[in-house]
Amino acid sequence: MIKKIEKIAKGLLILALVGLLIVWTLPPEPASSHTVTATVATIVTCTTPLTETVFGTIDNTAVYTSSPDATTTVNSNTSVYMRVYDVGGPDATGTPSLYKSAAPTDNIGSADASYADTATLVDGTEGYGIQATTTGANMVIAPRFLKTGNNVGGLEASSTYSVLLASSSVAVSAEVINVIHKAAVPSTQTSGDYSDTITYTCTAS
Ligand SMILES: [Ca+2]
Ligand SMILES: [Ca+2]
Repeated sequence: MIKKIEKIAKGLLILALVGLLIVWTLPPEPASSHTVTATVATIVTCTTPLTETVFGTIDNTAVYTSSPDATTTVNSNTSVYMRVYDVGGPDATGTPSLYKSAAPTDNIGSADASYADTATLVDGTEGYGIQATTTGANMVIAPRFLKTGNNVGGLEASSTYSVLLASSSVAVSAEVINVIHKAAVPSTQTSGDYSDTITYTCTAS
């Protein structure tokens, strides 16, 4: 009886081992895989809601500041370079200014009568320019426009000559650039209405 049980047990063991071998040698289920890809778009935006800022009536007795300032909100998921240019006049380039287009024409040069890149505005001396500040953690104001008091950076006319105003080497989220506009005129400045158009651009490089 015991011998018979031993025989059955041996037989079962052999069966189990054979089963194990069969399982071991069965080919694996065929592998199936695929890659997943996505490209995140580059986002660089500047939003300046302001449509007009006004000096009002100015004369040779003071350095004037227009109201309101221009605030630009910058968003990017990469580096960002904010540049500025104006229209000026009378020429398309080379004469950034507040321009009086009605005869007799005249202009208030930026940053001064000879279009220097920076100037300290003085009562009674022709000049027009901007100052920039930011509360953002990443945006850095370019030295030309990092001014206080009556020191201003000059504009350049036409997009070809746009000037760096602020930049960041990393992504920025809703950082605000504030631009203050200042002007002064001599007593000989032709009376009448002057205007300019300032444009900001933001790019990733
Ligand atoms: Ca002038
Ligand atoms: Ca200049």
